[in-house]
Amino acid sequence: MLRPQDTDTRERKSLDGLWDFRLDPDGVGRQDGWWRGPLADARPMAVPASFNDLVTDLETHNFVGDVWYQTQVRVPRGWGGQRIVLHFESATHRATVWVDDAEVVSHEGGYLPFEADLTDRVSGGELIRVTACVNNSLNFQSIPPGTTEQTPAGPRQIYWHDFFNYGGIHRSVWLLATPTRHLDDVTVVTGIEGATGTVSYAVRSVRADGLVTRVVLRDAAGVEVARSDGAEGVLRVAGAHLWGPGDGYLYDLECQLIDADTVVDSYHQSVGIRTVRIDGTRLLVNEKPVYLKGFGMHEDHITIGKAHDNASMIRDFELLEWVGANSFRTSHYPYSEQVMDFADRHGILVIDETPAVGLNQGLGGGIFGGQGYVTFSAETSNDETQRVHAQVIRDLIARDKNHPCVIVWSIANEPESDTEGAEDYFRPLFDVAREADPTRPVGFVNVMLAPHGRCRVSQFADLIMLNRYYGWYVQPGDLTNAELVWTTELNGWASEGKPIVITEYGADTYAGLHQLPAQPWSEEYQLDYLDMNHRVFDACDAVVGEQMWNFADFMTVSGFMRVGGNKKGAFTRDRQPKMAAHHLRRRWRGMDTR
Ligand code: GCB
Repeated sequence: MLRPQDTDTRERKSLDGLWDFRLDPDGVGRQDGWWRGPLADARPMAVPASFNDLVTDLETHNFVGDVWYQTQVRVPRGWGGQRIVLHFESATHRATVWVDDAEVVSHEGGYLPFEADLTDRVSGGELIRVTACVNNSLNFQSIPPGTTEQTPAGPRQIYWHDFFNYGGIHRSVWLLATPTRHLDDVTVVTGIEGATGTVSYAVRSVRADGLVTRVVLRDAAGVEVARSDGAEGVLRVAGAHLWGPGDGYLYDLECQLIDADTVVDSYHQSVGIRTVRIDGTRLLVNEKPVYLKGFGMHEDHITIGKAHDNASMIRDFELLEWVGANSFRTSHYPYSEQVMDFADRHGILVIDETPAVGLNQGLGGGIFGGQGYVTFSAETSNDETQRVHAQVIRDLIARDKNHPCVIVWSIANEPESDTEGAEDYFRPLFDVAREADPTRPVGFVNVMLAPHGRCRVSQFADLIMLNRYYGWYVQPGDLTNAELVWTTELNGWASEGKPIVITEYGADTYAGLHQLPAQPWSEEYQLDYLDMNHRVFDACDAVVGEQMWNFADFMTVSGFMRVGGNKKGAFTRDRQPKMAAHHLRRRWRGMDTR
């Protein structure tokens, strides 16, 4: 699937704006055919946005189930004879879409794109009705998992991840026209041979018999540096300007389908020439060791929830730059493609994560309720869950494979990993990731409950990624003991001979709460906690990165564990610095990346 683009041969029209919207608490919309006409009793809803925080009533805020969106759009008059596609960048967690009376697509998974080919259903100039039934419920076969428990007041959704289960159409919706003979996919893999950059490419097309595939590579100034005919090949760029941390230099690869002298289809793929590789305990980008400084983040903003918004994105990247970060993890799901583009353009290194979070009853059961389940069993996360998980790994890699910013795939966050069931579940998933992308390291994020010596899944990973909360969830307020046990555990991991990234370490901190001596929840404690962790990391050569949890405070389910959400941010939810952000800035900006 290629992204909607305006090119010489392609045109797109945004469907973002106000749509009609309605909850379906009784789940009758599908039976009653709500797509067959104008949505009755609808209220306006912004697209893109999570629906949950735009309203004032608890029912809508907490709603789990089917919600209906509807809009009308006129297919541009000039699009007759073209291939016409309806493209959703995401709908959380699943959606079925109708155009007028016909169902056109169903998609499972809340953070990746899907589309429907409307060519045979619509024509240029026609006004069409688009209806989407979006469902945000979670079950043991969804990624992420959840379940519904019966309570005296009715069914209640529980899930085992620590961020609010926002729902809705979270990213842009497009109508797109392409030629019927069209480009369908492009894959680039880059390499370095001395001062020469190599760009291996493979282009897939549809109805392209007799057509020539041509690729033209241009530098950032638009000057052509290489070209080739054929659906696959290798381009060579003498004196290539490499993509690297802090230097988001991008080439443009124009892919064309040519009929005699006519360009039938054209699509632009940005290309950053770089390599990524693990060598012993080092993580190498362009054969140079890198040290990751940054955060686990969230797509989470006041009012719009998990929606993508360019203004918020720019603020977040400005803060990353200000604080001296060079990396982040897309905890705990694939982020918007605009975010990935921005990271490309700014030379930010990204650990790209699937939505597989909460596959851990030992951890989640205790914190989030829903006790007494077994993580991997025929009744809970099972073969079907594994199939869905494998598919989301493939889909994520298909979407993000060409982003130079992506240096590591994370196939899960904090799953159970100390049991035979976990080992059996995960072994094939690493193969799935490596088959889909043999070029990047693959890992998963290990949880404290499976410390060194007990984890049975890290053997499959190329690098070790650890979330650790010594001094917070264990030894709270006792940083002296925390430092000792943390050092001991980390030394254990270092003996594995793989690079280690600390993907989470953090302490909830209520902005403005000051205490001397420092106590948990105060800004002072967050600083002491960071200092303790940094001493532990600095003493361990195998540590190649620190990503503090979290970039900013974020929304979670309500409960006694959380005060208006998770408060481990270096920045507040409205993106202002806590003392910790200034502290990290001093460390990171002063750091010679080892
Ligand atoms: C974790 C999770 C993250 C939570 C964090 C916390 O280990 O990976 O999603 O938000 O801990 O603050 O408890």
